[in-house]
This record gives sequence, C-alpha cells and structure tokens, in this order.
Amino acid sequence: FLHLSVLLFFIACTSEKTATIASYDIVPMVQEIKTTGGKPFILSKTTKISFPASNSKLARSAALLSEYIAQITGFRPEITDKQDIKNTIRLTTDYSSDNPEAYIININSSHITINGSTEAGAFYGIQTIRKSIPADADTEIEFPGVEITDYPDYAHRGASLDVSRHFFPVDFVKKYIDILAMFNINVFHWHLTDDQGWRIEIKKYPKLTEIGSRREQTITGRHTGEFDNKPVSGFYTQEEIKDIVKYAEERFITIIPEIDIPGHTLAALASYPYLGCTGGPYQVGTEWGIYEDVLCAGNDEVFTFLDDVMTEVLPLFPAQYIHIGGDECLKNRWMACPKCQARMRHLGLKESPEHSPGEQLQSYFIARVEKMINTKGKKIIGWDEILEGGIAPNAAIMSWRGTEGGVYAANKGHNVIMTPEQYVYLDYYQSPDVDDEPFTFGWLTELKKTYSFNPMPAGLEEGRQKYILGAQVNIWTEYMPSGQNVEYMLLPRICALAETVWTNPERKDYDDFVSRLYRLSGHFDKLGYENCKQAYGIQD
Ligand code: TNX
Repeated sequence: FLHLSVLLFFIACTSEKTATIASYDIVPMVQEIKTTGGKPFILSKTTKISFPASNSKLARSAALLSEYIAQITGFRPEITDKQDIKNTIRLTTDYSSDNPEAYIININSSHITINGSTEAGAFYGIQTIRKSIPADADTEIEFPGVEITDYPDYAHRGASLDVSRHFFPVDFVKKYIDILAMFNINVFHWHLTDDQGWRIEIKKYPKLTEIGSRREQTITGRHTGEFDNKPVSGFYTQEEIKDIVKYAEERFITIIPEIDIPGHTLAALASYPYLGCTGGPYQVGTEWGIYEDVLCAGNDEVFTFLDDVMTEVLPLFPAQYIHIGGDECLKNRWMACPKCQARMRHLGLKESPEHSPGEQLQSYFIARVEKMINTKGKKIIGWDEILEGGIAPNAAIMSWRGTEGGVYAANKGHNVIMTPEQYVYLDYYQSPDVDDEPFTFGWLTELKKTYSFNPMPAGLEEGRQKYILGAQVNIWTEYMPSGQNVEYMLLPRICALAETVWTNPERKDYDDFVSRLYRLSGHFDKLGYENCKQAYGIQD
C-alpha cells in the first residue's frame, strides 16, 4: 500500500507538471499544416539532434538548432550523426520538391523530422521549429503531432544595410544576419560605399579607406539632429568580409555587395581626386542628400579604376549579382566637363524626346561597367534610375521609386527586385507617436503599410511575372548611429516583408499576423533584439 501511494504521488506530481506547448503560429506563416492526431513529441534535455554523417552543411545547421534551443530554454541538445534513434530532431534532405527552398516537417512521439528539398529548405524548417518554442519554455516542450509543408513564394527575400552613413562593426553585421535568418530572408544587400564613407578595403587603392572611410563630423543637411559633429570612421578588411560572407552562407544568406556609382561617390573622389570631373579637392561627405560631384564619365582612368576595384571585390562574394547603384546621379558636372562633352560628341548623344544627353551618358557608363562585370562572370543590379537613358542589356532592376520602373523593366524581360520606398524603406518612422520615436526622416511607414505591400503589381504583361524575383526592405542609416537603432527600425517591419515574400498572399491577414508577432516579442527580448513594440500593440 505504501508503495502504491508513493507511486500515485509520483504520477500526480509528474502529470501535474504541464509541459509548455509549442505553437506553429509563427512568422512567416507556414503554407500548409495538417494535424496528424498522433502523440506529441516532447523536446527535453535528453533530446538529440541528428544529421547524416556525410552532410557537413546539415551538421552545421544541427549545431545552430542546438544553439537556438539553448538560447530559449537554457539546455543545449546534443548533436549526433547516429540515425534511427528515438527522441531526436532529425535533419535530412530527402524531400523532393520543385522549390529548392522547400521543406516538410513531420512530428510524432519519437521524432521531429525536418526534411528539406535542399539544406536551405532544412534550415527554414529549423527556423520554424525554433520559433514554435514558446519564449518562456524551460525543461520540456510538447510539440503537437502535425505535418507542415512549406516553401517560399519568392526567390529573392532581402534586406539591405547602409554601412556608409554610419559604420557598424563586424559583430553587429553578424547580429543583423542572425535577425534576417530568423525570418527566412535569403539576401543581404550590403551597401558598402557612398558619399559619406567608403567601407571596403581595396588593396590597390589604399586611400579609399585611409581617407575615404573617415569623416570628422556628420550632418549639416536638411535635418539637423542630435548627432551633429560626431566623427565616424571604419571599414571592413577583405579578411573580415570573407568571414562575414561565410557566416551568412552558413545561414543560407547570399550577400550582394553594392559599390554605388557613378553618383554617391564623394568618399572615393576625396581619396583619388582624379576620378572627378573638376579634379577636386574633395571632402568625404558630411551632409545627407545628393552631391554634384560624381565619377567623371569622360575619363577612361575612371573605368580602369572600376575594373581594378571589381577585380578585388567580385571574388570576395559568391553571389552571381553585384549591385552597382546608379541612383541619384546629378548630371551638372558632366554637362560642364570637357572630357564628358567630348565623350558625348564621340558617342553622338543628342537631346531626344525620351532621354537627355546626360541620361544617355549615364546609360553609356552603366553599360560599359556591366560589360566589364559580365566579362568577369557576374551580373549587375542597378537602382531604377539606370532605366533613364536606356537599360543595360543584362541588368536587373531594383525598383525603389515606386514599382513602375520594375514593371517597365520586367515587361522588357529584365529581372526585378521590388523595393518601393513607400512600403519598405525602414528609415521612416514606424509609429505615429513620432515624439517618442528616435529621430529619423519625416515620413511614416507603419507596420500595416509594409504588410500590405504586393510585389506583383498590376501592369505586368502576360508571362512577365517570372521576372519579379522578389522584394526587400532597405535600411539607410543617416539617422541610425548605432546597431540598436538599426534593430529598432528593422523589427518588426522585417517580419511583414518576410511574410509578404514567403507566404501565399491569399493566406495573409494583418490581425492574425500581429497576434503571431506578439508571440515573438518574448524571443526578441531573450535574444536582445531592440524592436518597436508599440508598432504591434505592446506597451512597454
Ligand atoms: C535615397 S534609395 C537613396 C539613399 C538615401 C535614401 C534615404 C536610393 C537608391 N538612394 O541614398 O539614403 O533615399 O531614404
């Protein structure tokens, strides 16, 4: 009798202790979920994560999953290459799907099986499991028996970061990549150069970083803010870049570097004044906005310089694309420059109803750079301004001044990434309570607005949808001196973009999205991610 009562007491204690229940209400919302009715899986300290011995990518992903679980629960599941043991989260790549980023998850009492169509797919399955764990879970988490089938709607799911206006150290760039990975973002567009700072080491042109990566003060421009007169300097060595590229690759994120030309180049001109039309002297930009001094389009030495720069930059990045900017290039200097005039005469550029000679010269410039980059085995992306004087033959377009440029380019058979400022520029305020927000540009882009964005606008001719590769958010950092500012502007709006490019639009629902976002708030806190809580209804 005594034994029986001890036993009953023991049963009472263990059954009273309710495990935390996992929830598949995550962001981005999964495409399909079916309840299987089977017994749940219990994730506990004794659970292991298994991967096939021959697959080093899955081994790394297994280690990452273990780390994610540790971040939430405090316990770190062991990883193993032993197959067919019970109580494991199994990673495999046996799932056959046309989509190279798809995965399927099966959950029963003995296994959670994450089966990707590739290692990338398996990685997104890992993110799903990770986000399903309640942020306050500790020793045991119960995963209800389900089958999840998931895949992205778009192949390009991106976020940019401007490291010129303010510089962010390697550790922050990695943290930024971590945040992107959590939401299945697969492209990091790294804006490495601009008027206010050149941030990538180029061995043949050391002054680009000796001179071009430093400025003594910031802001005297349109907005005067609290950051006046602060010096900013910093750049990434090529070794650091390789390290970051590898870090991103392990999280299935491709880095597309941007070397912004021919405008937004004052930092390069300050370093090597012969690159400009007037010969200088120039100073690294200390104001925001657009400068008149740009790379000279009439000087062949400029193209030699760009060839040399690309010879060093391209091998650092495995991406097939490099972004060459092309935005906001004023033509005043070109129109007053004898060398540019001679070039225009030589090319026979004349005023036409569609394109001014300056715009045509810009197109000449971009097409020449494109040819050089194509010869080196890569393709270019440019901002939609490169459409103005006629589009370079193989260029992809990043459509930021609305979606019209993108629609035009797609109809002409060019690849397009949609990034209209009205929806996905995260340097604008996200909360109407502007007085409580960190100072930024004056526009407002609330979470709901970002969520409402459709990358597939009207006006596309039949069969042209396939040219819309996807969409991305852009973060310009004029008013973001620290990484915390960037996180705050990124979260939660990146979640809205993530769902837009991942989940079937018919399944999107803003209120439901916000309730799923709410679940994630605890994760953000645990991970130390700043975020604008009032944007999704949480009062601090
Ligand atoms: C326009 S978007 C720019 C950036 C600024 C941004 C501020 C684009 C291609 N150019 O240089 O930082 O506006 O919102």
